[in-house]
Amino acid sequence: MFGRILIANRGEIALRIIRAARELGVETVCVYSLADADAPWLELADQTVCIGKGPSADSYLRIDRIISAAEMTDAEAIHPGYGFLAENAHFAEVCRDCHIEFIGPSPEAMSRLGDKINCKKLARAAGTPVFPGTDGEIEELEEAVEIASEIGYPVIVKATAGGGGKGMRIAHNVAALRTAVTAAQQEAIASFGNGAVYLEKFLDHARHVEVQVLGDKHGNAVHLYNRDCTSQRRHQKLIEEGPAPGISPEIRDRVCESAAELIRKAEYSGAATVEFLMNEKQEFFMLEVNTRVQVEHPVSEMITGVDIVKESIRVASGDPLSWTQDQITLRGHAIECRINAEDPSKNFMPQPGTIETWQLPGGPGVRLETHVRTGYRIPPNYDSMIGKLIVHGRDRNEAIARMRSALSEMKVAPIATTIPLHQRLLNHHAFVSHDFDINWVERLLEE
Ligand code: MV4
Repeated sequence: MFGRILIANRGEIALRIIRAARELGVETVCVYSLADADAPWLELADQTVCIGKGPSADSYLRIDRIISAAEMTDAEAIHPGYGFLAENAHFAEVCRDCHIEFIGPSPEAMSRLGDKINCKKLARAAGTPVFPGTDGEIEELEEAVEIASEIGYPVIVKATAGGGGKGMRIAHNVAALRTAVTAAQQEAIASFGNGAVYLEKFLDHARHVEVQVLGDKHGNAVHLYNRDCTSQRRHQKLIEEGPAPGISPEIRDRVCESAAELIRKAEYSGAATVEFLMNEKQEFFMLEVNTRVQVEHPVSEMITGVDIVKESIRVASGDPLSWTQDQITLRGHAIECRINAEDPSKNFMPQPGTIETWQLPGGPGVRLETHVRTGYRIPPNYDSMIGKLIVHGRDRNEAIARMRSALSEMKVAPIATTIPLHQRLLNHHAFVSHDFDINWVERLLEE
């Protein structure tokens, strides 16, 4: 095991990684920006190193400064958390060149799955269900037109380097498709420096279901079942829950095992998430693979008892996975609500400022992941998430009741948060009967 690791992140995930490291007897070094100089999580780190000014480009994205901080403090490994440099294969490569372990996949495995066309090819070979569409990049416009007429409209054109909805175009007919391909290619070059686009069948009214997986450096991979992350707004997830409701155990196990097989085929180590869309007939189609620990990982931890962050540090140090698939069993149901410092009544306007009231929920099955305390000043530079409220219950109904109760205990002032929106969603009949799709939150907000 490592003696000391560096955490190249901030906020609740930095705190989560500190806790995991401490349990493993591993010392931590936290890098921080001037905007986070008095941040609470830094008090729990064994060492801290300032790496620059508030803007991420001057601090949390500065590979040179992060590597220097690791070398200065003799950190043997770097945990990137999520966001920032977590899915930057160049960063993972620089770490390797500097003989620092990147706590995550090799740069090769990250690139293999990060490129969506390549990922889809690997998925097909692994038996992971994918959308029908072009086998690879669209080389000739006429080839896309031909495939579209075979699979039927609507179709979607996506950039291989894209993500989070960027560079996507939906086409309902051949004329729209011709425009969409050219536009998507140009947008892909401008945004990602890679103009490769591919085509697939467009699925409307879908649910977003993802599979949590873990791989090690010895060719092993396990899945931790799935999560439903359908409740989103503008590609920002609001509520995640697991296991995903409304899926038969047979289909669930088959899809989860195919996700683990994809990770094995990619020789991937660390935590990853294989994202799918699911239709009303419980048919699954892979979207992409996230090659990092995700915000919503606690949902999977609560329903399986696996500590994903500890496990990711263990496998990076070369240990084999400490769990076999048959030791991982489902227990109950978990729901996570992301608490953002945003005002839902003002178009989710970010709310920087000082938190004067911070009253927390508790009780059985209630977990709060947050770096915030009373008097904490939210800097304007970063993501607005100030905490994650996760509840666990013996079934979905108990988890919903616990979440409602926990949300009502929580008091945050004077800044506005997403708590009232969560209360509205958790009380909505569509949520209770899990009868909703990826557009339901935005539709509800328009009412
Ligand atoms: C799709 C799709 C429908 N059909 N692909 C959006 C982000 C990117 N990760 C993939 N996305 C989508 N891909 C096909 N073939 C619909 C979306 C999509 C979406 C997916 C998941 C969660 C929310 C979404 C919101 C709008 C569109």
